[in-house]
Amino acid sequence: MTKRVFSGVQPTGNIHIGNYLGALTQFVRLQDGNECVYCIVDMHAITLPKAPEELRDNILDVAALYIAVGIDPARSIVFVQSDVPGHAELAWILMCNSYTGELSRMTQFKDKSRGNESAPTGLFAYPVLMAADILLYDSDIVPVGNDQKQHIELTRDIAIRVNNKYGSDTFVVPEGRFLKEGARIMSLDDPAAKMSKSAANSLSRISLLDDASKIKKAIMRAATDSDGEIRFDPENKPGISNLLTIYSVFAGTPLADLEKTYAGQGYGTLKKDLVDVVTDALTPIKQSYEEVRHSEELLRILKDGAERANAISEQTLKRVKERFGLGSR
Ligand code: ATP
Ligand code: LTN
Repeated sequence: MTKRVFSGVQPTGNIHIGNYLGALTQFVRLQDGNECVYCIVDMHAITLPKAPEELRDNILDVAALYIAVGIDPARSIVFVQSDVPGHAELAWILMCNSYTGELSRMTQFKDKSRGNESAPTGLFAYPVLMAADILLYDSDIVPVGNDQKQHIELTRDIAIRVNNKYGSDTFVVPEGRFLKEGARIMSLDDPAAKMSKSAANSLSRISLLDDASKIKKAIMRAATDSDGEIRFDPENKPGISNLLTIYSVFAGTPLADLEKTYAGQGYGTLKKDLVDVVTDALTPIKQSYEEVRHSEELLRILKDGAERANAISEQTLKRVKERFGLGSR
C-alpha cells in the first residue's frame, strides 16, 4: 500500500543547509512511491512575534524553495498551513488529550522560553499543533531532522492515547524518518549548537540562497580545533566532523573516503574544496528559486495544494468529530 508522507518547514527566515540536508533531501526522495504532503507551517511561525510583511515573504520563499529543491507539485501536495482550517481545529481536540506535564518536558519549549513566565501559550502548545498537522493527514512517515525526535514521540503518544479511548482506527500512528548523516548539521561558528535559522551570527549557517562570497566566508571561518588531523570524530572533533558531514552528503562521498583523500592535508585545503562543493550544489537551486519565486505559477500551486489538503483534512475531522461526539449531526 502507498504510504502517506507528511512534513513541514517554518517560514521563519532563510532555509539553511541543515534544513536541506536533514529534511528537504528526504522530502524529495520520498516522492518516489509515496503520497507526499509538504506544508509551510506559518501558524508555527507566529509562536514568537513576527512582522506580517516578513512572514508573507517568508511563506513564499519556503514555497519557492520547496519547488527549487525538487518537490514536484504534480506529484506532491504543497500548501500553506493556515489555508487549511482543520489544523487549528484538530489542534484544539488534541490539546484536550495532552498533558501540561508532557509539554513542559519538551526541550524546544524549554530552550525557546528560557523559563520566561510570559512565554506565549502558543509556544507551549506548539508540539500539539505539530501533532495535529501530522495526524490530520493519516500520515505514516514524517521525515525530519533529529531535533524533532521528541515532538514525533509526543505525536505518537497522543495518537495512541486517543486510539485507546476512542477506537484504534481514530488515528494512524506515524513514524519519524531520520537520516543517518545530515540529521543534525551543527553551527559553523559553534559546533556544539545546531545550525539554526534564528541564530544571531549569520556566519553560523549557510542559507540556500547565500552567494558564493558568503559561502566562502562562512566555511573558511568555521570553528575547528588545533590538532590539525582530518578525522571524523564528532565527540572530540565536532567542527571538522561537521564539515566532513556536510561535504560527504553534498558530494555523495562516504566519510571514510574523505578521511583517506584528506589524510595529512591541512584544514585549509578541506575548507577550500568544501566551498566549491557547496557552491556547486546550491547554484542550480538558487537559479530555480529565482525563476519560480515571483511567478503566478507558485500561487496556483499553493491554491491547488490547499484544495487537495483540505479535502483530506475534512474527511479526517469528520471521522474524529464523530468519535468524540462533537457537533450537531
Ligand atoms: P529555528 O532554528 O528558527 O528554530 P529551524 O532551522 O530548526 O528553525 P525548522 O523550520 O524548524 O527550522 O525545521 C525544518 C526542518 O529542518 C525540520 O525537519 C528540522 O528537524 C530540520 N532541521 C532544522 N535544523 C537542522 C539542522 N541543523 N540539521 C538538520 N536538520 C535540521
Ligand atoms: N516543528 C517542526 C516544523 C513542523 C513539522 C510539522 C515537521 C511543524 N509541523 C509536522 C513535521 C511534521 C520544526 O521543524 N521545528
